[in-house]
Amino acid sequence: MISRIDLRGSVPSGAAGAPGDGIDRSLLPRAELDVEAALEKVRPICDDVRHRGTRALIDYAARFDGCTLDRIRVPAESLHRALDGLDPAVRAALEESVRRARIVHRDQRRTDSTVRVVPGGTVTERWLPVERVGLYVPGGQAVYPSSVVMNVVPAQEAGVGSLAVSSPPQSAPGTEWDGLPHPTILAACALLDVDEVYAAGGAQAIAMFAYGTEDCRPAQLVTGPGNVYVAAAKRLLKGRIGIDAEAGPTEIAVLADDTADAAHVAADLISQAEHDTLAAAVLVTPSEALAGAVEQELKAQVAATRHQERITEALAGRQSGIVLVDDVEHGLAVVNAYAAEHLEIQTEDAAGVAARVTNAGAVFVGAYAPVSLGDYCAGSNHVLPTGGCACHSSGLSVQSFLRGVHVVDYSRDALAEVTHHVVALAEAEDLPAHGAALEARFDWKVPR
Ligand code: HSO
Ligand code: ZN
Repeated sequence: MISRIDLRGSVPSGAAGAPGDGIDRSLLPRAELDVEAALEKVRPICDDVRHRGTRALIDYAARFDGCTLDRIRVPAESLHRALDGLDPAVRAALEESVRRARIVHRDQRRTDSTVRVVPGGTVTERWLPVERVGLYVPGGQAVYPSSVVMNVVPAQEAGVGSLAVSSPPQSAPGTEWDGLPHPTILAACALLDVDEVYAAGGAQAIAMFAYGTEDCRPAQLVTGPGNVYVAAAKRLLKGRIGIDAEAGPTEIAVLADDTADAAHVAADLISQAEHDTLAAAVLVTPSEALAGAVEQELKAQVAATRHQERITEALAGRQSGIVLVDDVEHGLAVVNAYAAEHLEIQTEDAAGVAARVTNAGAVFVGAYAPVSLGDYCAGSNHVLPTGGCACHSSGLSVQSFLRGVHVVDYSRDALAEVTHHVVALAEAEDLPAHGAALEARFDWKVPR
């Protein structure tokens, strides 16, 4: 099932100091997500939503979700009824997830700061929340109320004034939920006091937030995971609307040595493979013994799990594998080159090794910090960069919903003192009017 990739002897050890040094990334297991191909499919859909608004969304709900809708906006009563009907254990768990996420995200808030550059000259950095945000929550195979928490909490803690959620309508004939997003999604929205929810999925939901419709005011930013069509719509509409990231299938990498428990490593790999046949589960280890034991554990545990077909396909895919390395040092170079969405460190001195990770969406340290904890209840965010994007991007946070604005305040004397430098640079760039704008304020000119 899961393949082995032997990188032993391929890199001088000690290369981990520079992220990914000496590692041939093409040897690492990773799926290709063809967002470009999906672009051509989503372009006409986005154009249609732009021109026909709600009518187009209703048509796509029929075509893609098999739902006959007479409106897109979810009525307030449905939100309340979903929360009332929520299993009490699930409600308590969501409340705890929200409580922990709030602790972490509240701490990420930024305060304005003013720096005195020169006497009479200051630059203040003001942090302004995005005014209106659209949060996309996937549906279908993936009904994740936890993703509602992970999107809404940082937005609320950032001070975003207007929040709307969209999630695909579900076909549930004969029930009160027919044509609505999944009731646990609605319940999570109600729990978080989000009252603006739409039954729209895929690219059309992203277009709804970007262009606005009769029912839904346009948003300035859209966040949240989704399938390849959602990613393509984000790429297409980026610029008109801000985006967080083009989320791809979930990934877990585990860097482990002989001190790791093979059963736990296997369980963690399986936990993320459970998401999707395209999910990636990668073990990086210098230990042949651990590799063999994890293979045995995978066999036994997958056979006993509910979604074994999906998991088997994910583990057998070219995006998954067991990578054998010379030592932990070499393993660090490999995981830094790979830049996993989630990286577990299950080695001796896990904290010391984790401190040397330079590329990962989130790092899980030691035996008692499995990725599933982070998915729900660590307090950390689970919307994280995939596909190697962790080398340049972060997961969702309060910062994702803020803009930093420089406020420049100079006195007459402070301006006078620097004018000759501005004039010199403006002349060097052949932009004399730039210098003249400063000189216009004084009764002297900089000698040329
Ligand atoms: N592991 C997923 C998030 C998730 N897991 C939601 C369970 N529910 C991507 O980080
Ligand atoms: Zn997960």
